[in-house]
Amino acid sequence: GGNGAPGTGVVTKTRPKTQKPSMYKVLMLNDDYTPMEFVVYVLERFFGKTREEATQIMLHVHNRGVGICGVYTYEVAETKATQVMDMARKEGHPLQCTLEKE
Ligand code: TYC
Repeated sequence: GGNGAPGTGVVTKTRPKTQKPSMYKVLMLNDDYTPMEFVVYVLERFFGKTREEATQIMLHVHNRGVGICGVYTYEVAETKATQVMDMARKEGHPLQCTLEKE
């Protein structure tokens, strides 16, 4: 019946029991001081981008002021944003990330 095995005469209705988690964009903000090469490295290391993808995203942020590093569940997004800013700060760069709910 329902969406399952045909021919049993059992009427069922399929209904999701769980909700999809909210997804969050990790945004990267431009600044005048963080080296381009550092931003590319961060995008490769923390967001799994290829060098080519990372370079495109970095240039987009540089030219437009903000760009999307990736989209994740809240905990993952928050962790990545924090890790990036911690590492940038240790290296003396002001690089900032923020989250935006999709
Ligand atoms: N604007 C920086 C520079 O000219 C490069 C940069 C790109 C910094 C992206 C931050 O999120 C950023 N060195």
